[in-house]
Amino acid sequence: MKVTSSEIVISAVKPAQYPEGDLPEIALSGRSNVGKSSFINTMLSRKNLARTSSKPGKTQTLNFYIINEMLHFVDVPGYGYAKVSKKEREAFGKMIETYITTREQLRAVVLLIDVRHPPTNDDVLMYGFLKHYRIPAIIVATKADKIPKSKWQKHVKVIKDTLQMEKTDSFVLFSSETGQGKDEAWKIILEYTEI
Ligand SMILES: Nc1nc2c(ncn2[C@@H]2O[C@H](COP(=O)(O)OP(=O)(O)OP(=O)(O)O)[C@@H](O)[C@H]2O)c(=O)[nH]1
Ligand SMILES: [Mg+2]
Repeated sequence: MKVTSSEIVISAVKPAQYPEGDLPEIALSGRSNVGKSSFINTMLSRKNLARTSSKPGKTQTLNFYIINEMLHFVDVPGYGYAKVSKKEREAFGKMIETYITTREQLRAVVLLIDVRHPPTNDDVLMYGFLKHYRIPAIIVATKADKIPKSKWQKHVKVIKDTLQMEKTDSFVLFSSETGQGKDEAWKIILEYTEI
């Protein structure tokens, strides 16, 4: 996909702030620091449109980006970040749950998993949550550049098995560092958004 325009529309914390209109949406979910914002930047060929950080907990709101005036990417706060207070964690959880369960424009959720480690309990819960609501999931294993190629298949199998990934969902091995998986991820996203 040739991205000719991309910009942030709004940082929202409640439904009244979600953008109006019926553009299809793809949301990014995953553990804090897994690479959600980096994924957006790589997909859009932008350096730092979505703010990234080596410190977890960077993204704290639902950040809506518009791409080619045709679709939205929604960057979502990461989960599993220990330093967030219980109250904050609950508020984030509620915000994400409300978005995922009520947003009609949502076509699929990209669930990002660090390819180096088996999915956490939270990852398994998130995947189960998406399947419960029958939301298509695109599993993106990030940071592929951080392990040798010879180990990829073994790690991919652990991820698929631990999540009990359904065959109808898609899987992409990805690196924001090298751009690996970018074309494949776009192909899948375009299928779901039908643009
Ligand atoms: N080597 C490598 N580093 C990556 C990759 N993706 C992300 N990173 C790094 O991982 C760190 C976290 O990336 P972010 O994109 O900010 O992660 P996030 O999931 O948005 O994090 P939160 O907003 O805190 O939930 C940054 O230092 C990135 O540079 C990747 O594919 N390869
Ligand atoms: Mg982020």
